[in-house]
This record gives sequence, C-alpha cells and structure tokens, in this order.
Amino acid sequence: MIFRRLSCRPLLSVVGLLLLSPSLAPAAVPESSTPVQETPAERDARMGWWRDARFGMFIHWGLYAIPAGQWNGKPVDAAGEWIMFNGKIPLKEYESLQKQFNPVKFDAAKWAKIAKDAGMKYVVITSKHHDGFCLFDSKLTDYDVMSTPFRRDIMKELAEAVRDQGLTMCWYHSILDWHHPDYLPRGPGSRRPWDTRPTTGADLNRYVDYMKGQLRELLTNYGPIGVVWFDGGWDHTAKELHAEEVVRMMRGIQPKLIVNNRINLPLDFDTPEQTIPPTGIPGRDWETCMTMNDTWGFKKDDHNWKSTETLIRNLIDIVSKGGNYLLNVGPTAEGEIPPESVERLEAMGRWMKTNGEAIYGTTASPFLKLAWGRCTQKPGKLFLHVFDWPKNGELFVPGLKNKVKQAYLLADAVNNAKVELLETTQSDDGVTVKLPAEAPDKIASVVVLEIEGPAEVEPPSIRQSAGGSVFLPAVEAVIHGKTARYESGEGKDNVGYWSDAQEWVSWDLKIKRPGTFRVKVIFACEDGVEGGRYAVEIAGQKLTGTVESTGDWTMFETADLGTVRLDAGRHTLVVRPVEIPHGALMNLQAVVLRPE
Ligand code: FHN
Repeated sequence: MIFRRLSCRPLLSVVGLLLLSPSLAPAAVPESSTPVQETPAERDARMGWWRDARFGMFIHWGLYAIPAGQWNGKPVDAAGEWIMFNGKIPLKEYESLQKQFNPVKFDAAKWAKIAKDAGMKYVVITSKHHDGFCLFDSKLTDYDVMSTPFRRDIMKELAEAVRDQGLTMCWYHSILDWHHPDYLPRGPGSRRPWDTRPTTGADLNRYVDYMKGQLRELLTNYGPIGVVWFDGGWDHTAKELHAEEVVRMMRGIQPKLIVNNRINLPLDFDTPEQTIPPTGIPGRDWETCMTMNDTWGFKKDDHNWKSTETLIRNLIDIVSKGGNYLLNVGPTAEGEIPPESVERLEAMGRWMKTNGEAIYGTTASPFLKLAWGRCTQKPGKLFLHVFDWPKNGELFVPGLKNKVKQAYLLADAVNNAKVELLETTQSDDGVTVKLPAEAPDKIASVVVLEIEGPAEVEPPSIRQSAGGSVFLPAVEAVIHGKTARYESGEGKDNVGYWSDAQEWVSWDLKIKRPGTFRVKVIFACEDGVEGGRYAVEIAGQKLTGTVESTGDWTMFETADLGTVRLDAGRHTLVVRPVEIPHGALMNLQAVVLRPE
C-alpha cells in the first residue's frame, strides 16, 4: 500500500475530523445548492469567462494509458480509463503500472498550443481519476507522479503552459477512488468484487478529509484555477461527502472558482455527457463533455473517430442551445495526443479562426428550430450557421420580425477588406437572404444579420396547403422534454426515444379555411413494443390512439384517429402519451389534418 502519513499538524487533523464526522460536528447547516452566498450579479461575473469561452479541452490521462485498453494481451471492454474495473485487475498488479509511467514525449507547451490553435479557451485535466493515481505532486500519498520514473509535476508544467497560451487551467477530480482504503462504494461492507482488501476500518469521513487535502493542494500550489470538475460522485450523497463544506473550503482558497454539478449539488453548471440536450437546459449553465472516439482514456484499438464535420457541427449545435463543448483527448503513455485528435483539432481551429466571433460570447438561438442549420446571437447580431446551403440561393429565416440593417458572410468580413452586403427581403413570415452560389465553408458557413433591437421571433406556425390539409412533420415539432428527440437518417425522420410518458410534442398551426378535419398519425413501432396509448389534442378536442406494431422502428404506417372541427386562426396541436407500457411509445413521423 502506498500511503504517506497525513502530513497535516495533529490540531488540523483533529479539527478536520471534528468538522467531518457528523456525530462530533456542530449541527451542520442544511444542505443547500449554494454553499457560498452571492448575488446574481456576482455569480454572473464569476461565470463570465466560462460562458464566453464556449469551447474547452478535456484531457483524460494516467496509468491507464499504459495498458491502453488491453490486459494480459487481451482487449478489455469499455473506456480505457476503466480498465482496472472492467479488467478486474487486482490492486497490486495495477499499482505496478506506476513504475512504468514515463511519458518521455510529454510536452506541456505542445499540448497547450494544440488547445489554443483549436480555438479552445480552457483545459480540464484529470488530476486524479477513479484509479486514485495522482498526476500531481501530492504530499498526501506516494501514489502520484513523483513516485514514477518520470518524477515531474505534470500539472505544474501544464498549468504554466496553458496560461502562457492565455487559456484557463481547470482540474477534473474523481471523488470515487478505487485505490484509497477508506473509500468504500455504495456504503459500508462493500468493495469492488476484485478488491480483496478488508472493509473493516474504512472511514469515509477520513477519505473525504484526504480528498479535501488534495483539493487544497490543487488550489494552492498551481496558481489561479478556473473550474473544479468533480466526477464519480454516484456512490454517496452530498451529505456523506460533506459536499457543501468541500465547496466552501475550495471557494475560500479561490473565491472565483467554478464547480460543476457532480459532487451531488447543482452548483454552477450541468454536465450532460456524450449527448447534446435537444433543447439545451433552459435556466442552467451547462456543458456537454464528449469523446472524439469512444473512450476517454487512450485505447490503442479505438479507431472510431468522429469526423471533423460532426465535431464542428456539435460545437455549433451546443452553443446554439446555450452550452459549452468540452471535447476530450486521451494522450498516450508516451505523452502524446493521438494524431487523429490533433488533425481534427487543427481543422476545428481553422474553422474557429474565421468563425470564432459566432461562437465566443454568444448566447442561445432565438429560434426553436432551423431546417438548414443553427443560430447563435450577440446583441444586435444573429449568426446564421448554414449547414445546408440553399440550392436556389435563398435562405429563409422563419418568423424573424426584426428589421435587418445589413447582412453579410462572416468569412467575407474576416478575410476581405471589402465586404459584399447580401440582399434581404422581409415578409410576414420572416426574412429571406439572397446568398452567393457557393458556400464559403462546406461544413458550416456563417451569415451575419445585423438587426434592430433584441431578436424578436414569431414561432413558425404551419399553414394549410392549397388543398386545405395541414402537414405537421416531426422535424418541426416542439419537443417538450429531455429524452424524446428528433431523429433523422437511416430511414428515420421522426420523434424518437419517446420513453418518458411525461414528455409530449406540439405544433403551432394557422387555419385560414375552417372546417372538419380527419386526423391521421404516421408512426412506426418495433414488434413487442406496441400497446402504448396517446391523445391528440387541439382546439379543446381530444382523440386517442393505441400504437400497433409496424414491424420495426423505420416501417411507418398511418393511423386514422377520427375528426376534429377547427375554426380559422392559430391553433396548437399536442400529442401526449397516456401510457407507455413497453419502454417506448412510438416513432412519430407526422400528424396530418385532412379536410373532410
Ligand atoms: O466514469 C467516468 C468516465 O471515466 C469519464 O471520466 C467520464 C467523463 O465525464 N465521467 C465518468 C462517466 O460518467
């Protein structure tokens, strides 16, 4: 076992225990989500740089980069940094990796420049992951980088290099610890099946004291830190982890510190992982963290790299919904960021060099949905990120009510002295922008609309066709919920992942020719999942339906639900689950109102 005695003075350790062991501590203040009181203006000031940054680098690095996804010559499933757990590697065996850790090619300045050139504004690195190994010089354990052949404080070198590039240094820190004897998962009496150590004597409060000691080191010895990115808090409650007190301690050292939501308190921002919330997380700061392939820590056999197009469009999509993108790299045991990652980050950097103004410091789109791309905004400016360049040269911006003062291509403004203004025409339905035949960028081209006043958008309402029918497609549905989402491609063009009966969809529509309409639902449902029930509600009328099997999720059929009477004017049609007995309701492709 590799542990130095706690070097803190006896008084501190007694005080530490007093505060940490609930039985001895004074009555704890009730758990709250704001351990440190501040005004909204103070919070906005503290969050300011992070909200402006929009794009950061995540780095998962540690002993797990040595096996790189294989153990005893065999591949180990799942993420590379979980190899100790998934490979059921006994502690002693895994600890022996420490004697091999010698990343001779590690070059902090090179890593920092890769992040900078990619357009990233902050770096979050695993100071300690679940395996308990510390990439920094800790006085509280010998299970750290200073007891490896490398013997250099990687965190110090990286912090300095990151700041030299004008970026912000941030720490990922795992609460969960497969190495520390005092850390027991999910309460007393249990250890991981492959961990043969006795559980007697294990003391979570003492572990929290150790974790606090290391957080003090990380927030005292390495200069200004932007974020502590907790992870692995799922075994214990905020109360058991003394979360409030931990946060107060950290903010006492660095008052401007930002802390994520993974020490089981909401705190400063939410952390959707490997996914982009369909409508963002209204009312919360949030950041999607994502791998570039399928693993956080390096795996030699993981070649499932996302394309540069996907990564750039993910960034735009996330920022258009008000979030930050924390994109991961998993360096090798030699200390190099994989070339596949570097290649993608360089391409993202080229896009950001031209289009950064449409990302940094922007806020979420005023539009619910844009069929051709996304939108971000700053006061007086809309940045239209066009993925699908219109073949007819006309870009329709639905529902925009503002007067457009001028419009131009951002690439034009950034790269050319003389900017070619684009022609715009305003109508009741929105604004049409005349575009050149060629898009400046095949992945995403930005059209800037300078507008008068704050963005004002009338939600697009769908109109009757010449024949009087109304077609309500999934792509135009407003999805009320976090799991149901619009899916397209590979035979899908539907609202899917509809597993939560509390989630519903709606369309706003305009009827000019009133009358009686037959309501038809176009849907698909895999064998065995059928039986869900739902209601279609409009103008105070309700029709119900039961989902039949259509064979699979991409075989669409039409159900006739009956008729409704609609007067002229605006209406909202809602499709609401009544019961979802078998895991999912249906893939809903469209609702059609056909005049009788
Ligand atoms: O278990 C970790 C995982 O290894 C990785 O660090 C991700 C990154 O956010 N977080 C946890 C899984 O949610």
